[in-house]
Amino acid sequence: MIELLEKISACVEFGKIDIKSPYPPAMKDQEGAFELTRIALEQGISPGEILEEALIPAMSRVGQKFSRNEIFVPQMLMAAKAMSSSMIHIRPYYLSGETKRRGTFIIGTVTGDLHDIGKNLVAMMIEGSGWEVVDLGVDVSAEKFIQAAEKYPGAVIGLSALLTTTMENMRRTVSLLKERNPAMRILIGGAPVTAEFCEKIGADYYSPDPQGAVEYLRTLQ
Ligand code: B1M
Repeated sequence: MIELLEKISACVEFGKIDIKSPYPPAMKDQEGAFELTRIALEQGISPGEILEEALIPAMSRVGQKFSRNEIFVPQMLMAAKAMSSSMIHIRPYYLSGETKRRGTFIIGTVTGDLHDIGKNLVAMMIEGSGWEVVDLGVDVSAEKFIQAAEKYPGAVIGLSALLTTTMENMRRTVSLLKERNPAMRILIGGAPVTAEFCEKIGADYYSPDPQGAVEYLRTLQ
């Protein structure tokens, strides 16, 4: 059992999606996260164990390596894709309520902004750390964030902005969300965003990368 979990973990860490995936070359023709997760479930390993013992540690190592500039966006994307292929088998157990998540995280790119590569990475890393992620997509209005926050009480909100021009929409969204519920936790990020801006607009936390976002959520549990 431990060996199988270690194999799934390695597939996620090094971005091996499934048997057909040629990446990484060193793992060519081997089963990937997709097949091994299915086998693990068939052998009676619980979805919670797969998440806690294989996926979360793998995504945590990936996040740390990315923060230390030891790997780059493409490697991180492959790891996130491998994690998602594993989640195809695991997600139904969470949806049925059989297995518990750590909390709900609502994420979106703010109004007027169509950039989603960084936002998707953050979403996948957070899902990989055991949270339910509600991804509202791009060009998300403050009103849509408010609706989602009402639908998922207690959820943490994540806003991404890649344009200096849309940082103003981020400010407006934070202000409207906090007006509704001052206790709501709001995390912000994106290339032009800074800790100083975060403080200025009254958001709770700024993270420059997905790992920082994961670590912030950990402090809230
Ligand atoms: Co646009 N773009 N773009 N673009 N684009 C930038 C951002 C830009 C810096 C390029 C440049 O001029 N050098 C510039 C912004 C300038 C500025 O405002 N200061 C720019 C511009 C001007 C534009 C247009 C206006 C161009 C035009 O049409 N004239 C237009 C705007 C469209 C719109 O949004 N309304 C536009 C369009 C596009 C494309 C659609 C072509 C495409 C987006 C495709 C997509 O996302 N699906 C695109 C791209 C790809 C880029 C660049 C090249 C790459 C962005 C990216 O994905 N980076 C970018 C230049 C660059 O960065 N070199 C550029 C990789 C990604 C992993 O990093 O998103 O920063 P990033 O995410 C990081 C962190 O920021 C953090 O984690 C991620 C991983 O570390 N993070 C968070 C992100 N969100 C977070 C949320 C968090 C926490 C951390 O918590 C919630």
